[in-house]
Amino acid sequence: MQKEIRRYLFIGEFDSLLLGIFSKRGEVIWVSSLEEALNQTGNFTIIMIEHNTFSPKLSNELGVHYPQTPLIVSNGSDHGEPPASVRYVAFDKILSEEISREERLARTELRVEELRAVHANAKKLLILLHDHPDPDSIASALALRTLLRRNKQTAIIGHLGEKISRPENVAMIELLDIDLKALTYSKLKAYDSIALVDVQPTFFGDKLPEVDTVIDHHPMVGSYEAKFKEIRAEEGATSTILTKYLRSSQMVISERLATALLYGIKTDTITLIRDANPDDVEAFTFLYPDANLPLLRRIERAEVPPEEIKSFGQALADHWIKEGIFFVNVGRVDREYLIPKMADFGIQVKGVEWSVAFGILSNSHLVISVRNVGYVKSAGRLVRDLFREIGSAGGHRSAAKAVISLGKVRKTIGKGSQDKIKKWVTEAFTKAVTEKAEEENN
Ligand SMILES: [Mn+2]
Repeated sequence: MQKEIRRYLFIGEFDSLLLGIFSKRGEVIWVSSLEEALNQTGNFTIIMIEHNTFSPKLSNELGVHYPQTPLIVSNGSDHGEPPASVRYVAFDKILSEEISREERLARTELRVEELRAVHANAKKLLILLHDHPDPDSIASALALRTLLRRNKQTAIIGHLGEKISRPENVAMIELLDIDLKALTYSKLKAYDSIALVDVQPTFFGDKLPEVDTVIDHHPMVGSYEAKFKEIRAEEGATSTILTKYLRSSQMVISERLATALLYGIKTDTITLIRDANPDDVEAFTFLYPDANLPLLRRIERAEVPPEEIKSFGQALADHWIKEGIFFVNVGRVDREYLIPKMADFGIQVKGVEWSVAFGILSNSHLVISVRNVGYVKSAGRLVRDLFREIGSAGGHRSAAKAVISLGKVRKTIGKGSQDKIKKWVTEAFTKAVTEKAEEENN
């Protein structure tokens, strides 16, 4: 990728030392008046305005002339609330790291302005999640609603999946009082604008109407059109992207929202140890003081309903360990979360490096949930290699999932008795996991 040339516009009286330092970073143009500033050609990385030269008129005209450029006013705090995309930075900090952070925040704020413009005229906005709403997606939806200054009447949060069953997610929704609408495809017509968070249109096949916004941290999947796209595969959670948005536009983050976002980052990155980057850590640190930690603990230790204990016992009864892989056949279930729960349990067994739990959901699909210890082959890649031809399969480095219709299972292994499925799954994973071990030894 070609490195962008940095150009700085300085307006007003500045110390020549400061200009000298910036000229080492890029091209510096130094002018003394607004007229001269407006006569420049090309774009600037940032525009630096000396505090005595600054006025709201100046910032307005610069904003029109250089719409994509952050404006930074040295020592500008006595000018009151800064207009959008203008930041006040103390003079001594202009030379420090802080200036690049302020520049990033100002850039993000410009993105937020674009995002707001996309939905400005929507009477009924739908913020749509994937079919298995998890804390990251729910928190991101709440954050987007806040960012767009909407409420639960003017921005509906919805999903097209089954009823939510994972106890932690149910607890999050109840304790944080989140209204989440279960929708069907035919209901989507009622909305005049749709924003997707933590998911992309291709996930839904071609069944979605046009969407205006897509904000996600999964890698870009397929091609699609949207007025506003923010795909940041380097971030550990969509909540991190939305936290940056809220922070850059200096919105007040309520305790409820901070708790939701913190939980979103926490679950998607397993408390910053899975696929987390410095942005996730920064967002986590930023939210932490405002989150309600006792409430978060209540969400996290959401109790298992007593009537499910029996299913847990039955599920665990049928388990075996082969080549360091813990297998458990959960059998037939109506609530999907039992399967990942069992996979989570399996990875805690001593000596185990992989855990594979599977079961038949609602008599229609085989669901396979996979965990590993994190320093072996990527679980996401492994299930994709094994099952992408016959079902949907994917996930992260240490947690992944595959869903295969029973029809496809029958096509692959013949009329499926439980024993046949067990044998098939055991052999597939044993082979895939040990193959990798051989590769690594070479
Ligand atoms: Mn996520």
